[in-house]
Amino acid sequence: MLQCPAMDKKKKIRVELRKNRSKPPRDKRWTQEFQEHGFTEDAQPSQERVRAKGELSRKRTIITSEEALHSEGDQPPMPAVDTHECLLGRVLKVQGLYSVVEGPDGKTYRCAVRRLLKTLVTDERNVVTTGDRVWFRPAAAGEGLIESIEPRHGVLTRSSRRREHVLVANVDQLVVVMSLIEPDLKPHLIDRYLACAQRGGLETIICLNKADLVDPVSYQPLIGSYAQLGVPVILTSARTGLGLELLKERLVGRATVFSGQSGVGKSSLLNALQPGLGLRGREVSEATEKGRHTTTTAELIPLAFGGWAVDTPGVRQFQLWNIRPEEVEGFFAEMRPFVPLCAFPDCSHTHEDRCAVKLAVERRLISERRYLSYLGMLQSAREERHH
Ligand SMILES: Nc1nc2c(ncn2[C@@H]2O[C@H](COP(=O)(O)OP(=O)(O)OP(=O)(O)O)[C@@H](O)[C@H]2O)c(=O)[nH]1
Ligand SMILES: [Mg+2]
Ligand SMILES: [Zn+2]
Repeated sequence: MLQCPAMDKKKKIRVELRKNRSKPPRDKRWTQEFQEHGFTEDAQPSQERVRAKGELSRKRTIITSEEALHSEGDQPPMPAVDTHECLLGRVLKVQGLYSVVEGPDGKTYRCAVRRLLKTLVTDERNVVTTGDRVWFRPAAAGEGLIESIEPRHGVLTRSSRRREHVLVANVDQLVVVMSLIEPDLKPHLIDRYLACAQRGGLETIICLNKADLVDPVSYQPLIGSYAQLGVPVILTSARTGLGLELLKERLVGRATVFSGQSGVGKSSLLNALQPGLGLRGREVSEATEKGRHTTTTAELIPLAFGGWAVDTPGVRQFQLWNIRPEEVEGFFAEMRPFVPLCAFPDCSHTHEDRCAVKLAVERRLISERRYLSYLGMLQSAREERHH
């Protein structure tokens, strides 16, 4: 039986091919695959010749499914897969050109990515990501070749050198880990995470760690402000165990990504939640941080009490990807009731007269801190646009 992510609704689309495919391998197996598995290759040699040498835009028509075309995260269409020969697995981590994939048999396979797949994905760095469900063709000695990626849901992305980087896919929720001190709490960073989670279809839990080092009472107003937004806040200490039971309750049976700045205690929390895990702590990350281009690896960890967690490397500045300025207010739920009351329908809530949002801030119906976060994100979105 042939199967691709929903093969029923087939559709022809045009895809850009990369330069490295200007001399396509035309061996028998390829041709056969195309005939068998619903591909048609129609890049005509005559068309090719008209174009300048080295041009990137030779096109190929691929039959794909509607579902794949409309999947989240601007995913490219996926090739059809022979489910007799391939296995459906989950990417535990990505290391350079290889991914460690857990197969349906519970074994792990070291997999490369099929070349065709790379040509379909525009950001080469991100062809496959941690948490992806992939079809792979097993080979000898625990190796394999990834042929197709299932549509993603629940993604955490950030922008890195102006490109979107999907840190992890197919997770249910995000635990934003912040330390109350060392490094200092950064509420604006929390707001960015909240927006990013909303965008990626993730629920958020805020975890304020290192509570053993401060008097938590002084943080009550901040905690209250997130509670008002319906976001759970948990005070924790990986050192004393404070709040770990509450955190654990939220993790059971779900796939959760932990993210936050470096040094806030993500690995320490996971180690405390699951004794024996032995995640590498600070010393190691300090060593790797010296090389700025060290590959960032996020790793899926099966939790003994049920569910998955993903420990991710600390982020320096967390940037939202490709947000349009008009989109920003949508990330501030508390602003929503006031927006329709602004005098100008396209009010940006910055300089305009008779702005209901600014009035609400003055009257303390909207927290000033959150409003400043809004202004900061709006500013970033506008700068992004002008680059
Ligand atoms: N006092 C105190 N120290 C903590 C706590 N949690 C973590 N630490 C310390 O903070 C430092 C950083 O902890 P990590 O768990 O490595 O931080 P991380 O968020 O995983 O950092 P990266 O891997 O660099 O992103 C270590 O020295 C920990 O011992 C805590 O709750 N209380
Ligand atoms: Mg860590
Ligand atoms: Zn306004």
